[in-house]
Amino acid sequence: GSAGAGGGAGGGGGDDTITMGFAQVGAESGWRTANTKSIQEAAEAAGIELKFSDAQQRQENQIKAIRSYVQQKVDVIAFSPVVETGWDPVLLEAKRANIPVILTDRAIDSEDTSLYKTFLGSDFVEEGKKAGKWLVENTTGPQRVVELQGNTGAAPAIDRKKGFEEEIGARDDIEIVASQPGDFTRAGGKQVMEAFLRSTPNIDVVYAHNDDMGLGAIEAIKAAGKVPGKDIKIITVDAVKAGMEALAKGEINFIVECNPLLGEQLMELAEKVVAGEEVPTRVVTEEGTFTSEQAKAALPDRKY
Ligand code: GZL
Repeated sequence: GSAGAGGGAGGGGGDDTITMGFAQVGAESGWRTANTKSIQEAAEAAGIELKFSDAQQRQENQIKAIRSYVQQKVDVIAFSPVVETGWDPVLLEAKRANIPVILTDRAIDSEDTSLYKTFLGSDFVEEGKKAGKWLVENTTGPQRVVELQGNTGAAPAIDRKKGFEEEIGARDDIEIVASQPGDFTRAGGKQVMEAFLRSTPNIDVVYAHNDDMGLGAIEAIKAAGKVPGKDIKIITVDAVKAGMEALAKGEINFIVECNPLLGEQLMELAEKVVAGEEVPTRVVTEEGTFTSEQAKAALPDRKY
Protein backbone atom coordinates (compact mmCIF):
# COMPACT_ATOMS: atom_id res chain seq x y z
CA GLY A 1 0.00 0.00 0.00
CA SER A 2 1.01 3.63 -0.24
CA ALA A 3 0.48 4.33 3.48
CA GLY A 4 3.88 6.07 3.59
CA ALA A 5 2.75 8.59 0.96
CA GLY A 6 -0.24 9.55 3.15
CA GLY A 7 2.10 10.53 6.00
CA GLY A 8 2.93 13.92 4.46
CA ALA A 9 2.18 17.35 5.91
CA GLY A 10 -1.22 16.28 7.20
CA GLY A 11 -3.18 13.06 7.59
CA GLY A 12 -6.96 12.58 7.66
CA GLY A 13 -9.72 13.72 5.31
CA GLY A 14 -9.25 14.19 1.55
CA ASP A 15 -6.04 15.61 0.08
CA ASP A 16 -6.72 19.24 0.90
CA THR A 17 -8.87 18.88 4.02
CA ILE A 18 -7.08 20.42 6.98
CA THR A 19 -7.00 18.27 10.11
CA MET A 20 -6.79 20.16 13.44
CA GLY A 21 -6.03 18.61 16.81
CA PHE A 22 -7.57 20.72 19.61
CA ALA A 23 -6.66 20.06 23.26
CA GLN A 24 -9.31 21.82 25.39
CA VAL A 25 -8.87 22.65 29.10
CA GLY A 26 -12.03 20.90 30.26
CA ALA A 27 -15.72 21.70 30.78
CA GLU A 28 -15.37 23.60 34.05
CA SER A 29 -17.52 26.66 33.34
CA GLY A 30 -20.22 28.20 31.18
CA TRP A 31 -17.46 30.09 29.40
CA ARG A 32 -15.66 26.87 28.49
CA THR A 33 -18.85 25.30 27.16
CA ALA A 34 -19.46 28.32 24.91
CA ASN A 35 -15.81 28.29 23.80
CA THR A 36 -15.95 24.58 22.88
CA LYS A 37 -19.20 25.05 20.96
CA SER A 38 -17.70 27.97 19.03
CA ILE A 39 -14.64 25.93 18.03
CA GLN A 40 -16.64 22.86 16.97
CA GLU A 41 -19.16 24.90 14.94
CA ALA A 42 -16.45 26.98 13.27
CA ALA A 43 -14.47 23.86 12.27
CA GLU A 44 -17.63 22.38 10.73
CA ALA A 45 -18.34 25.62 8.85
CA ALA A 46 -14.74 25.85 7.59
CA GLY A 47 -14.61 22.21 6.46
CA ILE A 48 -11.77 21.55 8.89
CA GLU A 49 -11.62 18.02 10.35
CA LEU A 50 -11.46 18.52 14.15
CA LYS A 51 -9.95 16.06 16.61
CA PHE A 52 -11.05 17.28 20.07
CA SER A 53 -10.04 16.34 23.61
CA ASP A 54 -11.22 17.47 27.10
CA ALA A 55 -8.42 17.38 29.71
CA GLN A 56 -10.64 17.80 32.80
CA GLN A 57 -8.41 20.78 33.76
CA ARG A 58 -5.32 18.49 34.07
CA GLN A 59 -2.13 19.53 32.28
CA GLU A 60 -0.88 15.93 31.88
CA ASN A 61 -4.02 15.12 29.88
CA GLN A 62 -3.47 18.10 27.59
CA ILE A 63 0.15 17.07 27.04
CA LYS A 64 -0.96 13.50 26.20
CA ALA A 65 -3.53 14.86 23.73
CA ILE A 66 -0.97 17.10 22.00
CA ARG A 67 1.47 14.17 21.79
CA SER A 68 -1.22 11.99 20.19
CA TYR A 69 -1.99 14.72 17.62
CA VAL A 70 1.73 14.79 16.69
CA GLN A 71 1.69 11.01 16.24
CA GLN A 72 -1.45 11.28 14.10
CA LYS A 73 0.37 13.86 11.96
CA VAL A 74 -2.43 16.45 12.07
CA ASP A 75 -1.90 19.57 9.98
CA VAL A 76 -2.19 22.00 12.90
CA ILE A 77 -2.50 21.80 16.70
CA ALA A 78 -4.43 24.33 18.81
CA PHE A 79 -4.97 24.39 22.57
CA SER A 80 -5.82 26.52 25.58
CA PRO A 81 -3.04 25.87 28.12
CA VAL A 82 -4.59 25.15 31.50
CA VAL A 83 -1.49 26.65 33.17
CA GLU A 84 1.33 28.88 31.86
CA THR A 85 4.33 26.60 32.39
CA GLY A 86 5.58 23.09 31.47
CA TRP A 87 4.79 23.06 27.74
CA ASP A 88 8.22 23.36 26.07
CA PRO A 89 9.00 19.60 25.75
CA VAL A 90 5.74 18.60 24.03
CA LEU A 91 5.70 21.75 21.87
CA LEU A 92 9.27 20.94 20.76
CA GLU A 93 7.98 17.52 19.62
CA ALA A 94 5.34 19.31 17.50
CA LYS A 95 7.97 21.69 16.11
CA ARG A 96 10.29 18.79 15.14
CA ALA A 97 7.32 17.15 13.39
CA ASN A 98 6.73 20.42 11.46
CA ILE A 99 3.24 20.77 12.93
CA PRO A 100 2.37 24.43 13.65
CA VAL A 101 0.77 25.26 17.02
CA ILE A 102 -1.80 27.97 17.78
CA LEU A 103 -2.52 29.09 21.36
CA THR A 104 -6.14 30.08 22.05
CA ASP A 105 -7.71 31.67 25.12
CA ARG A 106 -4.78 31.30 27.56
CA ALA A 107 -1.05 32.03 27.10
CA ILE A 108 2.10 30.14 28.07
CA ASP A 109 5.12 31.84 29.60
CA SER A 110 7.75 30.04 27.48
CA GLU A 111 10.80 32.09 26.43
CA ASP A 112 10.85 30.21 23.12
CA THR A 113 8.22 32.02 21.02
CA SER A 114 9.08 29.76 18.06
CA LEU A 115 7.00 27.06 19.78
CA TYR A 116 3.72 28.57 18.56
CA LYS A 117 2.65 30.68 15.59
CA THR A 118 0.16 32.98 17.33
CA PHE A 119 -1.83 33.52 20.55
CA LEU A 120 -5.53 34.35 20.07
CA GLY A 121 -7.21 35.43 23.29
CA SER A 122 -8.19 38.15 25.73
CA ASP A 123 -5.94 40.56 27.60
CA PHE A 124 -6.58 39.29 31.14
CA VAL A 125 -4.64 42.12 32.81
CA GLU A 126 -7.00 44.58 31.10
CA GLU A 127 -9.96 42.54 32.37
CA GLY A 128 -8.62 42.75 35.93
CA LYS A 129 -8.08 46.48 35.53
CA LYS A 130 -11.66 47.01 34.35
CA ALA A 131 -12.92 45.16 37.45
CA GLY A 132 -10.69 47.21 39.77
CA LYS A 133 -11.60 50.47 38.06
CA TRP A 134 -15.31 49.85 38.63
CA LEU A 135 -14.70 49.22 42.33
CA VAL A 136 -12.56 52.38 42.70
CA GLU A 137 -15.14 54.55 40.92
CA ASN A 138 -18.33 53.09 42.34
CA THR A 139 -17.66 52.74 46.07
CA THR A 140 -16.74 55.12 48.88
CA GLY A 141 -15.20 54.32 52.24
CA PRO A 142 -13.24 51.21 53.30
CA GLN A 143 -13.81 48.13 51.13
CA ARG A 144 -12.67 44.71 52.47
CA VAL A 145 -12.38 42.49 49.39
CA VAL A 146 -12.22 38.67 49.21
CA GLU A 147 -10.92 37.20 45.95
CA LEU A 148 -11.96 33.92 44.32
CA GLN A 149 -9.05 33.04 42.03
CA GLY A 150 -9.09 30.81 38.96
CA ASN A 151 -6.98 27.65 39.00
CA THR A 152 -3.45 28.24 40.30
CA GLY A 153 -0.93 29.02 37.57
CA ALA A 154 -3.52 29.77 34.88
CA ALA A 155 -2.87 32.92 32.81
CA PRO A 156 -6.35 34.38 33.53
CA ALA A 157 -5.92 33.77 37.27
CA ILE A 158 -2.47 35.39 37.39
CA ASP A 159 -3.33 38.34 35.16
CA ARG A 160 -6.83 39.12 36.43
CA LYS A 161 -5.32 39.33 39.91
CA LYS A 162 -2.48 41.54 38.63
CA GLY A 163 -4.71 44.01 36.77
CA PHE A 164 -7.18 44.27 39.68
CA GLU A 165 -4.45 44.95 42.23
CA GLU A 166 -2.90 47.61 39.99
CA GLU A 167 -6.19 49.52 39.75
CA ILE A 168 -7.29 49.31 43.40
CA GLY A 169 -3.88 50.70 44.34
CA ALA A 170 -5.48 54.08 43.59
CA ARG A 171 -7.32 53.87 46.93
CA ASP A 172 -5.70 52.95 50.22
CA ASP A 173 -9.09 52.11 51.76
CA ILE A 174 -9.63 49.14 49.38
CA GLU A 175 -7.89 46.01 50.64
CA ILE A 176 -7.89 42.34 49.54
CA VAL A 177 -8.25 40.65 52.94
CA ALA A 178 -8.44 37.04 51.65
CA SER A 179 -7.68 35.29 48.34
CA GLN A 180 -7.99 31.58 47.42
CA PRO A 181 -8.33 29.46 44.23
CA GLY A 182 -11.85 28.30 43.43
CA ASP A 183 -10.71 26.64 40.15
CA PHE A 184 -13.19 28.55 37.95
CA THR A 185 -16.04 26.24 39.03
CA ARG A 186 -19.34 27.06 40.76
CA ALA A 187 -18.68 24.40 43.41
CA GLY A 188 -15.19 25.78 44.02
CA GLY A 189 -16.46 29.33 44.38
CA LYS A 190 -19.16 28.22 46.84
CA GLN A 191 -16.74 26.21 49.00
CA VAL A 192 -14.17 29.01 49.21
CA MET A 193 -16.84 31.65 49.92
CA GLU A 194 -18.30 29.49 52.72
CA ALA A 195 -14.81 29.36 54.26
CA PHE A 196 -14.35 33.13 53.85
CA LEU A 197 -17.72 33.80 55.50
CA ARG A 198 -16.63 31.70 58.49
CA SER A 199 -13.10 33.09 58.76
CA THR A 200 -13.14 36.69 57.50
CA PRO A 201 -15.28 39.33 59.26
CA ASN A 202 -16.94 42.31 57.54
CA ILE A 203 -16.60 41.30 53.91
CA ASP A 204 -17.75 44.15 51.63
CA VAL A 205 -16.84 42.84 48.15
CA VAL A 206 -16.25 39.58 46.30
CA TYR A 207 -13.96 39.73 43.25
CA ALA A 208 -14.43 36.42 41.41
CA HIS A 209 -12.20 35.59 38.42
CA ASN A 210 -15.24 34.15 36.60
CA ASP A 211 -19.06 34.17 36.73
CA ASP A 212 -19.29 30.52 37.78
CA MET A 213 -17.34 31.12 41.01
CA GLY A 214 -19.38 34.29 41.58
CA LEU A 215 -22.60 32.25 41.26
CA GLY A 216 -21.23 29.77 43.80
CA ALA A 217 -20.42 32.67 46.12
CA ILE A 218 -24.03 33.93 45.80
CA GLU A 219 -25.29 30.55 47.07
CA ALA A 220 -22.94 30.74 50.07
CA ILE A 221 -23.87 34.37 50.82
CA LYS A 222 -27.59 33.59 50.73
CA ALA A 223 -27.07 30.52 52.96
CA ALA A 224 -25.36 32.85 55.46
CA GLY A 225 -28.49 35.03 55.51
CA LYS A 226 -26.94 37.94 53.64
CA VAL A 227 -28.09 39.69 50.44
CA PRO A 228 -25.67 39.30 47.47
CA GLY A 229 -25.19 42.55 45.53
CA LYS A 230 -26.28 44.59 48.58
CA ASP A 231 -24.70 43.38 51.86
CA ILE A 232 -21.76 42.06 49.83
CA LYS A 233 -21.02 43.49 46.37
CA ILE A 234 -19.91 41.03 43.67
CA ILE A 235 -17.71 41.67 40.63
CA THR A 236 -17.06 38.86 38.15
CA VAL A 237 -15.52 38.18 34.72
CA ASP A 238 -16.96 36.34 31.66
CA ALA A 239 -20.59 37.57 31.09
CA VAL A 240 -22.10 34.16 30.35
CA LYS A 241 -25.90 33.90 30.48
CA ALA A 242 -26.20 32.74 34.11
CA GLY A 243 -23.89 35.55 35.20
CA MET A 244 -25.77 38.16 33.18
CA GLU A 245 -29.08 36.96 34.66
CA ALA A 246 -27.70 37.38 38.19
CA LEU A 247 -26.37 40.82 37.18
CA ALA A 248 -29.79 41.82 35.79
CA LYS A 249 -31.32 40.76 39.14
CA GLY A 250 -28.77 42.83 41.07
CA GLU A 251 -27.16 39.82 42.78
CA ILE A 252 -23.93 40.64 40.90
CA ASN A 253 -23.01 44.32 40.56
CA PHE A 254 -20.61 44.42 37.59
CA ILE A 255 -19.30 41.94 35.01
CA VAL A 256 -16.22 42.28 32.81
CA GLU A 257 -16.81 40.42 29.56
CA CYS A 258 -14.42 37.71 28.38
CA ASN A 259 -15.32 36.64 24.85
CA PRO A 260 -15.32 32.82 24.36
CA LEU A 261 -16.37 32.98 20.68
CA LEU A 262 -12.88 32.37 19.25
CA GLY A 263 -13.81 29.60 16.78
CA GLU A 264 -14.05 31.59 13.54
CA GLN A 265 -10.81 33.52 14.11
CA LEU A 266 -9.07 30.27 15.09
CA MET A 267 -10.07 28.54 11.85
CA GLU A 268 -9.01 31.54 9.72
CA LEU A 269 -5.61 31.59 11.49
CA ALA A 270 -5.26 27.81 11.05
CA GLU A 271 -5.88 28.01 7.29
CA LYS A 272 -3.24 30.75 6.97
CA VAL A 273 -0.72 28.90 9.14
CA VAL A 274 -1.17 25.61 7.24
CA ALA A 275 -0.75 27.50 3.96
CA GLY A 276 2.53 28.87 5.29
CA GLU A 277 1.23 32.45 5.35
CA GLU A 278 2.40 35.00 7.96
CA VAL A 279 0.02 35.59 10.86
CA PRO A 280 0.24 38.18 13.68
CA THR A 281 1.92 36.67 16.75
CA ARG A 282 -0.87 38.11 18.96
CA VAL A 283 -4.60 38.53 18.22
CA VAL A 284 -6.51 40.22 21.07
CA THR A 285 -10.25 39.53 21.34
CA GLU A 286 -12.84 42.33 21.49
CA GLU A 287 -14.87 42.53 24.70
CA GLY A 288 -16.59 45.04 27.01
CA THR A 289 -18.19 45.38 30.44
CA PHE A 290 -21.75 45.27 31.80
CA THR A 291 -23.68 47.05 34.55
CA SER A 292 -27.03 45.68 35.72
CA GLU A 293 -28.99 47.97 33.37
CA GLN A 294 -26.75 47.04 30.41
CA ALA A 295 -27.21 43.34 31.19
CA LYS A 296 -31.01 43.68 31.11
CA ALA A 297 -30.76 45.33 27.68
CA ALA A 298 -28.19 42.86 26.31
CA LEU A 299 -29.66 39.56 27.57
CA PRO A 300 -32.22 39.02 24.76
CA ASP A 301 -29.45 39.08 22.13
CA ARG A 302 -26.77 37.11 24.00
CA LYS A 303 -25.72 33.91 22.19
CA TYR A 304 -24.46 32.05 25.30
C1 GZL B 1 -10.67 32.93 30.12
C2 GZL B 1 -10.83 31.44 30.35
C3 GZL B 1 -11.37 31.22 31.71
C4 GZL B 1 -12.78 31.77 31.89
C5 GZL B 1 -13.33 30.77 32.84
O1 GZL B 1 -10.28 33.17 28.81
O2 GZL B 1 -9.58 30.80 30.24
O3 GZL B 1 -11.44 29.82 31.93
O4 GZL B 1 -12.81 33.07 32.39
C6 GZL B 1 -12.80 29.48 32.23
O5 GZL B 1 -14.72 30.75 32.94
O6 GZL B 1 -12.90 28.43 33.11
